[in-house]
Amino acid sequence: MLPANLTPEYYAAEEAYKKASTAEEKMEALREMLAVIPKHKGTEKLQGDLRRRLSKLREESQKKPQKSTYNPFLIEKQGAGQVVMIGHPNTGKSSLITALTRAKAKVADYPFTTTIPVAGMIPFENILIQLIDTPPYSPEGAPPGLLDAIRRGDLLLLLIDISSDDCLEQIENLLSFLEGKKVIHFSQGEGEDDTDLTGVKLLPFLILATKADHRESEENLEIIAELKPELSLMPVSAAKGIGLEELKRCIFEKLEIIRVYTKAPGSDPDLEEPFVLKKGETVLDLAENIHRDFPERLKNARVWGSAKFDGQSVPREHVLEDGDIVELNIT
Ligand SMILES: Nc1nc2c(ncn2[C@@H]2O[C@H](COP(=O)(O)OP(=O)(O)OP(=O)(O)O)[C@@H](O)[C@H]2O)c(=O)[nH]1
Ligand SMILES: [Mg+2]
Repeated sequence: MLPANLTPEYYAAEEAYKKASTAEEKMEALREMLAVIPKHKGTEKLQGDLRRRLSKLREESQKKPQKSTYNPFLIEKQGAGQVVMIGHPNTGKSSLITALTRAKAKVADYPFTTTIPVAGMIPFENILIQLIDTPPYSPEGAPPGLLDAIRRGDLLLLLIDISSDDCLEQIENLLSFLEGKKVIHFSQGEGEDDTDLTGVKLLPFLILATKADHRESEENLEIIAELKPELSLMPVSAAKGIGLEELKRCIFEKLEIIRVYTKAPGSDPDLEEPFVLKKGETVLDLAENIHRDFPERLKNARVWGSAKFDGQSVPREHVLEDGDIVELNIT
C-alpha cells in the first residue's frame, strides 16, 4: 500500500470530525479534511471514502425533516434568490436592509446590535429578491450558525465600512475567513469552475464599501484601490441612498437568473408574474417548473425573444433568456 503521509492539519481536522456532535459539524470537518488532505495516489481511497461520507450526510440532512427546535439561522428561501450579508460589527448591514427592504432591523451606533438574522425582500423591477441581515462576524469569532446561514445563500454581500480606519483589515479578515472555510474563492474568475476540490459549491459575492457618504470614504477608497487593485468595491450609502439602484441591478446579475413569461395559445402573455429560472435553463426546465406533468404533456413550444424570429417553434432543449415569452402547447 502506498504511504498516505497525512499532515498535522489533516489529523487536526480528523480530531474535529471525531468530536463533532451534529451532522453540520461533521460535514464541516469532512470538508476541512478533504481540503487539507495531501492529494496523491496514496490517499485516493481515503479521499473517496471521505467524499462518500460527506455526500451521505448531505443527503440525510436534506431528507430529514428539520429539527423541531427553532433555529433563527435557518431562513426559508423566498423570492428569486437569497442574498446574505456578512460584515464586521457596525459596518451598516442593518442600515442597508432597512434601506432596501421593508424589514425592520435595529440600527445603532454601537457594535453587536444584531443578534439573530433578519430577512427582507428587495423589490427589483417585477421580482422580489430575499436579503438577509446577520449578526456581525469578527476575527474573534462568528456566532454559531452564521456559517451555515451563509452557505445556504445564493449570493454573498461582504460589507466593509469604508469610513473606518480599519477598512483594509476588514476586507482581509473577511476574505481569509471565507476562503479558509471554502465558501468563496477570491481569485475565482468568470467562467471558471465554481466548485472547489471537495466538490463544495463556492458562492459568488460582491464587496460593498458602506457609508460612502462619509468624508473619509473617498480617501479610503483610493487607498484600497492602490493597495488592492485586484478588488472591486461598490460604494454604497444606506443613509444617503448612494449606489443602491446599481447595487440592486448587480445583485440581479450576480444571481444569474432570468425571467420568463408564459402565454396560452391565442392569448396575451402574463407580464406581471415571471417564472424565475437559472441562466442556461431550457424550455423543458420551464415546463417542469410549471407542473411536474408538463414535460410529458409538452407537444410544442414557441418563443418570442431569444428565438431567431418571434413565435418560432423551438425544441425543448432551447435555452431561454431573460425576458423571453414562451407559449407551451400541452396535450
Ligand atoms: N454616515 C453613514 N452612517 C451609516 C450608514 N449606514 C450605517 N451607518 C451608521 O453606522 C452605525 C451602525 O449601523 P448598523 O446598520 O447598525 O450596523 P450593523 O452592521 O448592522 O451593526 P451590527 O449589527 O452591530 O453588526 C449606525 O450608527 C448607523 O447610523 C451610512 O450609509 N452612512
Ligand atoms: Mg446589525
